[in-house]
Amino acid sequence: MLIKKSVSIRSSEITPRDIYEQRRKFLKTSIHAGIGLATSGLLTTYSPGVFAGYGLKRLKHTKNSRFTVDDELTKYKDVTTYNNFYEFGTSKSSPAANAGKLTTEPWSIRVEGHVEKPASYHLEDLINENALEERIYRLRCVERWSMVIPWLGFPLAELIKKVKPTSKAKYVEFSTLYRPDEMKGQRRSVLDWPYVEGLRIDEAMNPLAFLAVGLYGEVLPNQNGAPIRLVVPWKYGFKSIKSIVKLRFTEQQPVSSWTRAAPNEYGFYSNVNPEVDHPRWSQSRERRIGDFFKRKTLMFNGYADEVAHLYKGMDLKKYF
Ligand SMILES: Nc1nc2c(c(=O)[nH]1)N[C@H]1C(S)=C(S)[C@@H](COP(=O)(O)O)O[C@H]1N2
Ligand SMILES: [Mo]
Repeated sequence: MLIKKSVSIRSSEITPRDIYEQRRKFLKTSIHAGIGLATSGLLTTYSPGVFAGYGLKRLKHTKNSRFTVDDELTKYKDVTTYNNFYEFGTSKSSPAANAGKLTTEPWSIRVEGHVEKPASYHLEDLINENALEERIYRLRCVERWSMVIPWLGFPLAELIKKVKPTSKAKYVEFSTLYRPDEMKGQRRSVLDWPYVEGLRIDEAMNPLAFLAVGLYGEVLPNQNGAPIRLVVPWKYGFKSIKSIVKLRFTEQQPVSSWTRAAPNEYGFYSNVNPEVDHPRWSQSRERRIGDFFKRKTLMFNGYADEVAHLYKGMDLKKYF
């Protein structure tokens, strides 16, 4: 019961800092000594300093090197304190300050629309805790900052196969929880709540599309979208919807919250594309959090080999 344990953590159960410091030193030493523990599949090494703030439940996982970029990781502290999660406020520090209020257990996901197995599923029944993998993906916000995050989770395609969409399902629409008493940002109509996102079904089935339940080896902090969020590494960050409670399989293209709010600025596809400017700013460069200098933004955020075929023949200026 991944989620049960993750939310019932009390401070007394938190791994003391000195223990994880020691564990990390041990890992580092063994790697330098060439013992090669990191290849066992269950151990992961991170560079020093990244665990400041560590304290949630550790999750067993294997590394998926096929879906791992070798860019330097963004510090845990930045990953968990510099966030966008408007349900908890619009500033980057609001989610870390306010998301602790969110109850993430029990959690269920309603699956509806053109699907053979519509139901409300307990989260535990959708997750195989023994098959979690770590993938290191870049996440790039439309605001021109980016991060490199070691996510834990499983392919979105696995969940989709389980619920068996029918041939009418051309898209999948995702919704976040609506609970204004715990999500104080929802008391203001900044966006049309609940937060909604969508993918074309072939995008959703692409092996890169990932459902994350953790990061840096631990369960997801609430501010990062606990207990389960999408990670679509070739699209702008807002497509990676957090704290998902519903999947609806549709024939029509869903209207996402950001498209509804500003259709000329945020299209359905929102693929990272240095050649297509946002109406108010260029998208050709980005600042990696932790870096001083900007760097060039890569087509599809660097994932062109895996996803360019999905958009063959499409005018990406029109379908932005
Ligand atoms: N429900 C919901 N999901 C969301 C958002 C949001 O405001 N609400 N913000 C999006 C945006 S704009 C970005 S950049 C990413 C940020 O993810 P992170 O805070 O884990 O880095 O989450 C996305 N998912
Ligand atoms: Mo974003």
